[in-house]
Amino acid sequence: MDQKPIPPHVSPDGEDLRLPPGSALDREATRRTRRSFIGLGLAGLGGVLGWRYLLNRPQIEGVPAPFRQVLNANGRLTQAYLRETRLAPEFAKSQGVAKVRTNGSAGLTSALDPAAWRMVVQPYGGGKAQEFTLADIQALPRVEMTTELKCIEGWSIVVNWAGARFSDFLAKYPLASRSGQPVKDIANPPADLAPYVGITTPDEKYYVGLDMPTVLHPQTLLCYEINGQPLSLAHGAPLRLVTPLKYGIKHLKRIGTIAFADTKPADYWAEQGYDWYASH
Ligand SMILES: Nc1nc2c(c(=O)[nH]1)N[C@H]1C(S)=C(S)[C@@H](COP(=O)(O)O)O[C@H]1N2
Ligand SMILES: [Mo]
Repeated sequence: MDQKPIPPHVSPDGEDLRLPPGSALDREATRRTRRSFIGLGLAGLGGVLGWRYLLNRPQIEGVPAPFRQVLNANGRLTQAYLRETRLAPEFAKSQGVAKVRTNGSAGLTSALDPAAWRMVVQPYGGGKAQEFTLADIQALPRVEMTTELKCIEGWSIVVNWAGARFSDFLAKYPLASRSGQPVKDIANPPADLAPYVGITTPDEKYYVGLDMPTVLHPQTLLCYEINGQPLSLAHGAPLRLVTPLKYGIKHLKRIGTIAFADTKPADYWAEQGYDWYASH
């Protein structure tokens, strides 16, 4: 494979997708951060009584309502950033760790026959499910990037990944819009594009939900290599998701099925109370 890798901040037409610093959203974020510090100070005044009050509030999606509201506000803010195509920092390939730590094996315990494996995609708005082989994904432009994998448990590592952009997959296969339009230009997607994508392992024991801006983000890869080698089973062979603006929990290993949705799809860790967006 001597195809030259395209850096993820460059679009397929060679356009540099990075944003100039100091945008309106940067300013909004700073203002909000200042406001949340004031909010935290007031919360401190409330002390233990306030804490008891908080924990006794009605729960929304398994989290006391006031916490859930903060999580949702953070989710909205990070969504706003994504619309401005913020990019995760990239590193030199040599800065990647030689031995990549593994974490999480939900959905990986059933037997896998790599030759029989297919990625099964249910088109948005109905129709027959379509199957893709690893060769189909490898036929898309190969993109290589060295980015940080941040686990929500508090550790992070720099990893070299290679795969196909999810957006290139949706540009070639018109499965994400009701009218069957492909995504030709990330900035001007079809009007009837699905707002959400749900991905599960073949046994459906691990599953994540993603919003469409994340799916179309230039650093969101259908990934088949780590450090220049095919993925091992523990890292999600034959194909996994990598999306470095999100915590590791969203980087589903061993993709089985993909489906488009009008509402937020089920998400393994969101069901345990983590922020559904899981941006950082
Ligand atoms: N199928 C599946 N994918 C998963 C998980 C899992 O339990 N099952 N854990 C996630 C978590 S919490 C992290 S941090 C990353 C770790 O990826 P790695 O094992 O390749 O380092 O995988 C993610 N993808
Ligand atoms: Mo994680």
